[in-house]
Amino acid sequence: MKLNVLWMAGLAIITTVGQAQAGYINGNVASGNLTTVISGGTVVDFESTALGLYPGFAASGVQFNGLGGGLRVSSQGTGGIYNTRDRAHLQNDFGVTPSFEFIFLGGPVSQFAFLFGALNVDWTMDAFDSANNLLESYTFQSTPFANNNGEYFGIVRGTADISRVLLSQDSGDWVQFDNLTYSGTAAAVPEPASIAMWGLGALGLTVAARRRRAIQIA
Ligand SMILES: [Ca+2]
Ligand SMILES: [Ca+2]
Repeated sequence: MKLNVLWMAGLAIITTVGQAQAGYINGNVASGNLTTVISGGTVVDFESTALGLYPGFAASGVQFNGLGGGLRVSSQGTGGIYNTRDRAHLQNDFGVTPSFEFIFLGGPVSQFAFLFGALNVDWTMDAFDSANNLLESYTFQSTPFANNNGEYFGIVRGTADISRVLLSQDSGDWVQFDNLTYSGTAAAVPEPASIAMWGLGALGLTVAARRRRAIQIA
């Protein structure tokens, strides 16, 4: 009986850890510095990628693929409007390409965010795990015309299980994307308090089992 109660306590703690909070990032970073949001993050800023139209390409540990068209690394309109930063940004071939994806080549991450501008319509962001299960889905509202206020969007999860992210719409909207920032470490581990509680639960199990054995031997 005592053993069962301890097991239940242990299972309850595991469930809590497994359901650690996921959240959507939707805000403004006027400085364009997403590393202050995604702690210790890697930034994909397209500054070292040659300008041009690609079916897909890799940059800073991330594979970008156009779906239904290509992706442009562009300097057009950069550095002043639509949340682009510095020399180059990514765009969906002037709206010809209805959706695009990015895949984390170094393994799943727990969080990411990116600057996104020139949204005239709502865009949907879907995040998938390595088995292509849908983890999260979120719809962005359009951003004000020609602004450069640092609108950024992303997802934070309690476990590092995001392998691929799909951005899509179906109205020919031209959007601009820059400074994708990702991290696999923050918020990925159970809180120390939970580990301590689980440790106590396991210790209790061992003690209870020993007691049971002792009673049986006696
Ligand atoms: Ca850039
Ligand atoms: Ca647009």
